Amino acid sequence: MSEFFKGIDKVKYEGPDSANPLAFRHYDKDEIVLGKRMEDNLRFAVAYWHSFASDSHDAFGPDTFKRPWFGDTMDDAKLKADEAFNFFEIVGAPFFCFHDADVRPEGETYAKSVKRLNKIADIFEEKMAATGVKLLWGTANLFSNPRFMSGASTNPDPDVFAYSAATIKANMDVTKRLNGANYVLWGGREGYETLLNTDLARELDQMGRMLSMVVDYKHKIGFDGTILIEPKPQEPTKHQYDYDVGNVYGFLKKYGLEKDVKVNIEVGHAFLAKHTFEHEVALAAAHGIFGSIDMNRNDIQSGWDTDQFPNNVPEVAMAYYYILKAGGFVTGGTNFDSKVRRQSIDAADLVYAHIGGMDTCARAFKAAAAIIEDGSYDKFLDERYAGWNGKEAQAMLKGERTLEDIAKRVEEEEIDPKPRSGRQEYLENLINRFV
Ligand code: XLS
Ligand code: NI
Ligand code: NI
Repeated sequence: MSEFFKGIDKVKYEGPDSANPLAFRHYDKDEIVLGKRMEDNLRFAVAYWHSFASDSHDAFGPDTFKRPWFGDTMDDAKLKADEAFNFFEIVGAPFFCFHDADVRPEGETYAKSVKRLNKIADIFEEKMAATGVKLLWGTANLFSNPRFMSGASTNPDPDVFAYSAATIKANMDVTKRLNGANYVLWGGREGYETLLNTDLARELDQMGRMLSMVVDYKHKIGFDGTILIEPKPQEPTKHQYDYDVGNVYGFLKKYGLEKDVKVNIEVGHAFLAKHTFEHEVALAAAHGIFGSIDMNRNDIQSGWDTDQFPNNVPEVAMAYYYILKAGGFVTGGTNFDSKVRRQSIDAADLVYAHIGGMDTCARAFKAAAAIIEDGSYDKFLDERYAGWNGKEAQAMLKGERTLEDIAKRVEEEEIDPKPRSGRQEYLENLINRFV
């Protein structure tokens, strides 16, 4: 039994009227929505780093959390694994995600670090078999250790590129062994602080080479999960290369990887790039590269990437609408890349945070499903573009008309388009009926 979560039982669904702060009011994992269980629709994951590996120090003061497993021995890492799995069961999370650096202390050499990672993976393997908890994605931390300060694959030093390649290999091996559904690459230090010391073209080619090797290795070892890039415009680096979904798509096209790699979209990162989250989801779907999401919001006033749990239904409902329109999650899921606040030092705070996040996502998802089932919004869009179903419109679209052909027809038929309302306020009211 858990020492840390002592006295906290498995969280149950009690329905919207329950006043129990340790119960779900909207997330019933067995509820069928659009023909699927909610657990299979949402595919929630706990982020090992925020909830178990990172302390709460900030620029003005030290850690306030003081978890019993904080330390750098393998015994600490084992205790952390015990309590993390206790927690996954308490909140009923079907998945988790981790970086190598979250789960094992770094060794003195590369080989020793890999050995420790594999030791922890042995423990994970047993615990996953015993609990049924699965791995949504694994990833390598190529940003915390000072060796990566000038980038991982984009480093001016080829030895750092090599070290990064080796580290990615080890993490892909472990992710495959644990049947991970995806493997993520987030390039926190892949970018620059000043263009004055940076050869952009060279660094982008280095990054393209690394990703090509990742894709080759995925095929070689028969890893059938998805390779995901997580875009972010800046922080920690002033300018990151994987700026946003549009940028990543251009990068994938340039290196011929758009069929093999998809994106993991994070709410706060979209916000930092001055996009809405649903914009990023919808654009990824339009390009055929939508993969998975990191569900954590920023503080709207401060503008920082504060990694807070979602708690606002309308804010996430349309994102789930676009995810559903794209066919829903396949290998992806909803990862809470979110952390509790520095004053939230109790074990129960971690539980409240996940209950709130899961309930918010469940309500948003059901609202999105209701918009689809109702059909009036989709009908509006169909009607708005209905002109394109016409014969001449289709001929223009398919490349069967030239500029001269079209000019001739506009002249002959005296075409004179009349403005039509975009009906934004009508649509906002329509969506508000569901959220
Ligand atoms: C940081 C990123 C990171 C990735 C995984 O902002 O969100 O946590 O999700 O490396
Ligand atoms: Ni982030
Ligand atoms: Ni993230």
